Amino acid sequence: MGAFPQSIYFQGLNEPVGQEFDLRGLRVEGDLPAEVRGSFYRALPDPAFAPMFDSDHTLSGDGMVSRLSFNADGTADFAQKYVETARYLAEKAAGKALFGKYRNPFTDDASVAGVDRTVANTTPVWHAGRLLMAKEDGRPYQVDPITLETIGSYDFGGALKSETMTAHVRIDAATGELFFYGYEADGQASTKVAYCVVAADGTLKSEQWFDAPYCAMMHDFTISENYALFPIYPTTADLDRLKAGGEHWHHEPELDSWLGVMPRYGDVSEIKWFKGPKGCHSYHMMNAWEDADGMLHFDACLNNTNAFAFVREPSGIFMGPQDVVGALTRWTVDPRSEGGEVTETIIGPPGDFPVIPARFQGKRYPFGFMLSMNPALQGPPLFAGPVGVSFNMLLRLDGMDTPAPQVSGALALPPMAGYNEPVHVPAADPAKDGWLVFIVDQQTGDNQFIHEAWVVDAGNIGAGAVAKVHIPARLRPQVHGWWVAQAQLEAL
Ligand code: V55
Ligand code: FE
Repeated sequence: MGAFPQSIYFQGLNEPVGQEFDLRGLRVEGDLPAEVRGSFYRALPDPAFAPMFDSDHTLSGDGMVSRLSFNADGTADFAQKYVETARYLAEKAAGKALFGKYRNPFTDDASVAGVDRTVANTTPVWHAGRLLMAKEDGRPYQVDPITLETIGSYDFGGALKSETMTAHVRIDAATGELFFYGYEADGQASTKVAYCVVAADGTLKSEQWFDAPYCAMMHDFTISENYALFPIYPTTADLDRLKAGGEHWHHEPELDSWLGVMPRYGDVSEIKWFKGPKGCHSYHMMNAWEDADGMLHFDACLNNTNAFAFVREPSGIFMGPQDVVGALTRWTVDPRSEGGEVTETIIGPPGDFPVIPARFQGKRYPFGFMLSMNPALQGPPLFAGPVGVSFNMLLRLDGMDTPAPQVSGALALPPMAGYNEPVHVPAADPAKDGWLVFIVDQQTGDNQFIHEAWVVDAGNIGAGAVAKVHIPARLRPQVHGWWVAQAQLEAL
């Protein structure tokens, strides 16, 4: 087996681990709230074999699914397993990498032509009693939520026509419906987007296709009570570039961004396009919501460029980390108008990984959380993840349903420590704010790390962890997570 590339994507905390775990009866320190009983699922990329190309990066890593369970007796279990995708199994059988560059099948070994090359590494999505490991370049893989065994590629019982399903879905907590889309729905660099609605029982109720203004990295989207909102930012794909062995994505600073808005149960022919600024990019949206006047607000962690150097640099964009700037940004549109331009308002700090309680999805929402960098950090941050530096401050924002939200709480980590994205755990009393659960990584020496799960009061994040679990294993940085309450697992 070859060596992993000597790049930041494979060193330090980003060094591949490649181990499956099944650790039982871990001690929970502190006061674990009675409401925090269930499983915290996480998706993480961890390449089993050294890549074929040294330019490879985080996003190609084989998906692993991880489960931290808080048990009835107050202990915790931690398990982690590879998602046994067709790609993982083919490479395992060969004992080496056979799939080439990120999302470029033209760079694959001829022996795997036509084999599903998705890596199921981005989000564990829980809906209708199923756990799906999703990645935006393909269909998800269904895994057993208890054993983490892979069941197989999932196509909604044969109903899904799109070849892809996004890793960022939205669930309306009131109706239980799952809203998702797939882009490049019929092949590499295609403009076709499939917009899908799934009933609470898991039945695919509708799948409609439309054309995006250009083929863009559509990583996330939002719903509101009446609309579906599709943002298009100018990180673009090109079939000729792929055929020539190039990168899937280039960022194009001179191209306009767009927000497509349609009635969420409507026909895709009703989409109206609103123009946004040139060159901007967002990976994640906090929420979308309609105010009393019927105006539609779309709240995203927006940057002036693509946050990933491995996207910028092949595009010819060379900038230092200090020049990548952003803010929690609101785009407001009138969905009853015929289109036009978005009205942009800065409503919060720079950062990413926005989190809201599930019950606020698509609704007017009072508060949310996000990760950011502590400007007063006294020492080095933790170098890890696809950007190269981990977020080290958790923020709470209140007044999200007003024109001027405010940062109302913060929890900063010490130097050389970083956050993975939290999940929100609801309180039994819906008037209470619930809890945040997340993994903190800390570097304690040369290539030495500790990993802890923290439980924080969502109403008082500044107080720090009320409970912690030390995870006695080496963990790789997570992408996204999902919380599934014990009652839901017991109902299986
Ligand atoms: C992202 C992550 C992906 C991907 C595209 O975080 C974008 C953003 C882990 O995979 O394929
Ligand atoms: Fe994401």
